[in-house]
Amino acid sequence: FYKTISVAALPGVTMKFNIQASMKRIITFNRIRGHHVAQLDPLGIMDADLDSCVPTDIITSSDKLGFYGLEESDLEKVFRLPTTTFIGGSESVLPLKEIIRRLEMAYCQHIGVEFMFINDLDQCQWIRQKFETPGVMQFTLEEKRTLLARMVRSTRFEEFLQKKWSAEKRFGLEGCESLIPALKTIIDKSSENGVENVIMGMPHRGRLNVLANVIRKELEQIFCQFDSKLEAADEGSGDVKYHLGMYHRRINRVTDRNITLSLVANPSHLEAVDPVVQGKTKADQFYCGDTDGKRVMSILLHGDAAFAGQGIVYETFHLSDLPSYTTHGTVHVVVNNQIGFTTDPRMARSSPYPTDVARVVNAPIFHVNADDPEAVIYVCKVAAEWRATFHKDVVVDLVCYRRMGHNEMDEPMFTQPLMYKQIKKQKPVLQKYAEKLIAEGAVSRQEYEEEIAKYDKICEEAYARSKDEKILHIKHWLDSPWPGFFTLDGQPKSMSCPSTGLTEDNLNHIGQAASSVPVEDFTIHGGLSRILKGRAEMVKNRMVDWALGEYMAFGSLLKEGIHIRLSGQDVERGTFSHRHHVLHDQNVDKRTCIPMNHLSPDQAPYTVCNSSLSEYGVLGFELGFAMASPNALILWEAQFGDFQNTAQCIIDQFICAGQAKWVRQNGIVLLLPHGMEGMGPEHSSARPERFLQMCNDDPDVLPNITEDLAVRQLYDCNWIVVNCSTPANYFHVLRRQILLPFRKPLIIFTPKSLLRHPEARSSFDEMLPGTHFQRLIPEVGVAAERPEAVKRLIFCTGKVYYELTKERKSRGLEDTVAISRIEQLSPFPFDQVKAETERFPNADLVWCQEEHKNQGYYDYVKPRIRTTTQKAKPVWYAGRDPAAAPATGNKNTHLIELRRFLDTAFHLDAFRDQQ
Ligand SMILES: Cc1ncc(C[n+]2csc(CCOP(=O)(O)OP(=O)(O)O)c2C)c(N)n1
Ligand SMILES: *[C@@H]1O[C@H](CO)[C@@H](O)[C@H](O)[C@H]1NC(C)=O
Ligand SMILES: *[C@@H]1O[C@H](CO)[C@@H](O)[C@H](O)[C@H]1NC(C)=O
Ligand SMILES: *[C@@H]1O[C@H](CO)[C@@H](O)[C@H](O)[C@H]1NC(C)=O
Ligand SMILES: [Mg+2]
Repeated sequence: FYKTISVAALPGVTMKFNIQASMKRIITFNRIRGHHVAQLDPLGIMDADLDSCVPTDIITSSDKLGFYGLEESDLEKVFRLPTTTFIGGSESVLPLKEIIRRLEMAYCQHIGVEFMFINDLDQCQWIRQKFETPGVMQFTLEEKRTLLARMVRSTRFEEFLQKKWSAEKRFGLEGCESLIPALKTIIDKSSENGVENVIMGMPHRGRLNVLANVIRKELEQIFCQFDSKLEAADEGSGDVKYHLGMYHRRINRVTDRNITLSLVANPSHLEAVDPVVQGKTKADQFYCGDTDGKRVMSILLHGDAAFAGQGIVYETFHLSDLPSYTTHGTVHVVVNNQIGFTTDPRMARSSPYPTDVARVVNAPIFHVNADDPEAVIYVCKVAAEWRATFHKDVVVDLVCYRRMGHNEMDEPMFTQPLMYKQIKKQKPVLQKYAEKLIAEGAVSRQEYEEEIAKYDKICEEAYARSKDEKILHIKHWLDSPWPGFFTLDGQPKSMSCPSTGLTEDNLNHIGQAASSVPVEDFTIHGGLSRILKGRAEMVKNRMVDWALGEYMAFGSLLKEGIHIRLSGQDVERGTFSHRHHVLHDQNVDKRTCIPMNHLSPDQAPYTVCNSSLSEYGVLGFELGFAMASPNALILWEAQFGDFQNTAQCIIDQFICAGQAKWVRQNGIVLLLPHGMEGMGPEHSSARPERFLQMCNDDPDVLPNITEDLAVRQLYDCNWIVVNCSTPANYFHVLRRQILLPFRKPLIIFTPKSLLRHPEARSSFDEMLPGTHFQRLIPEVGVAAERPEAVKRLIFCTGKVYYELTKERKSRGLEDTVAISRIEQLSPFPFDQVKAETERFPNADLVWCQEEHKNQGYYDYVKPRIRTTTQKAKPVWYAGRDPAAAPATGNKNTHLIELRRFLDTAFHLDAFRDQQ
């Protein structure tokens, strides 16, 4: 097998080539780079990898043989095939010509496989077998006919919408109709492999088609969304039709098994739903005991421009293999229409393919020409089997085109004239495939036409039904039903909240768990022993600090059967080293223990997990987790509150407005460490002003003060914003979150220095049966004894209270200045603020905060306090001046500012001139 050849560039020099080795290299290079020459673009004008040169090591014509030291005459030579290739089928020797042809068939036709970067040999071999084995891609007659029927549905659905509502945007699928059979194949195959529940997330493109033909939403429900019979006042009328979610349980016709399909509602913000889908999938797996993802799986769809451009895609991939976040493999499908609105791929990404981001997790990537429906179906089968076999992510890249403009109203010729000239000439894929099958004799023209007529009739009938006003019900558009949680017509079962207190026994029991190690022979760190001893001491004195208050809340809910999941960076220990929910054995590596899981045999499980260093991804994930069930307390903690701004999209689009847009309530809790402690502009502010600005309560309307006001306000609000100043109140607000008969997001500004503040402790007495969360903590000191003598009432919230009381004492003003703490900022406790202002009739009113004037709470509370007093009194401000940054970087300036605003707060004539 050796061969001597002359080297063209160096006259007189000859080289010896091992042509058996050359043959092996040909195989390898086809596997690695075959996708660069595969014919992926149905339009034939662009290279899917944005590069038109053909790699020199891929043999596309005989003049490329020279690269391997081969010549034409070698093509007829017969070679023994290496055992790692499957191209021989049952044969072990083949002529070189045939080897090259078979490699081309496997790697350079309508499918481009990217997998050689995977660093697991078994996985690589598995893929080789799927693509190299001769004849693997053969379809049975039955399969071809099913595929054609699915293509008919996909195509005719868009045509039907176009015919009926030609002036409506629908973000149709024209140019990628094979997406529908693609998804159905993934679902059929997965169902065959035991999957019972599929959770999907997708953008606008083709969404209605997916609802109709994959999820099988009743067509009339989709059609009546176009006629907008929803009244503006109906809940859930708050979003456009191509964003709504949905849930459907039905029999899979191919496998005859039950399957639940849901599509998660999403905002316009592309890819934002990715982590949410993962979280919901994880939750569904968790609640049905599916520890390895065999029964519940997710499918994510992407646009080419968004997949490459949005960082959240990367964050989501990085969750895919973390123990507490993995969903055991997601199938990703990219609708790669080679355009993003008006932007060409060359301007939309720097990587060859839009899918390169998936390489970071070693996911195989199957590029496929979407105008070849059989090739599409084949890769989808392989993708589903891959997921079922290895439980890892996989990507199907449907290289297609977009027949219309970005939406149906948009003119694409302004910006992509050449592409759209070609598109106008392009025969629709259904027509091409039907002609192929008719030519093969797989179906007759008549059968094909009947199939079309049959589906058109289905559409027409549904259209007639959609005219009936009564069919419309918002429950059809819920992506996660909460069976049994509400009454049948969707109302809360009551409108009250029971006491959130606990019995003394219970407090003692949980306190004990918090201060001991529940397993034998477990050595904890000496410092931690001291902390636990401190806790035991507190329990003996019937006291809790912040960490212990949290422990009491978590422990009691767990004992009541409520699952708790706390996630975020370093939450197991706690950023401020106060929590210690996971104990580490100092002598045995990786041996850990979670005392909270040793409370009682029938308790619910406690999940506490350090997350990856992501906010957008992880918060989205936890939000999705919280969607799955109302009977769980899901908390996300930011390392410092200001880091929440990298998750802003989840906060604005989902948490703040989710219920208004998509009906589904969500009880997620955000813990945001906040406070001005001289640590500089970063790490100081969780930006309470932003959360408050997004609250939906009216500053100018004093609500009817009735018995149930507090609960009614909670029911009406879009989220709850609190800043507790005592551990007991923190304990109560966490428990209230679950004891309420409905769910609302809860934003808690949590303390830093207060964690260890000797006064920030609460007695068991404040946590016993009958006690509850205090929306406002009134003045109970000396000032309360002779309220008429009080000259000033200071309202504040959070930690600054402790600075104010200290200052008041040192100035001897305890009988003339009252201080009230507003603990629940929103919904605003109008009733209690009113009572407080009436109690001190001769006092002027001051709002004191440590934040700068344009930040913090001032803009939110001022008009509301004014409303409670019918604007009878001004509300004066004591706090830092307006500023661009949340805090100064200079410790000294910080202290000077503090001194200055405390002076203002207690200078009783300070505002007289302004009055
Ligand atoms: C985060 C975000 N930024 C911008 C937009 C505006 N936008 C809507 S569709 C679109 C183009 C999307 O292109 P692609 O992902 O390729 O999907 P296609 O429409 O081609 O199916 C853009 C920029 C958006 N929806 N979300
Ligand atoms: C599907 O579920 C329904 C009720 O949920 C049940 O009655 C039926 O037997 C199930 N069918 C199969 C094939 O499992
Ligand atoms: C989580 O982070 C803590 C530090 O806060 C560390 O001690 C612990 O080992 C981490 N746990 C896991 C499971 O990574
Ligand atoms: C509440 O807000 C204040 C700032 O006004 C902050 O210092 C404090 O840490 C926050 N939380 C608590 C629990 O006090
Ligand atoms: Mg696109």
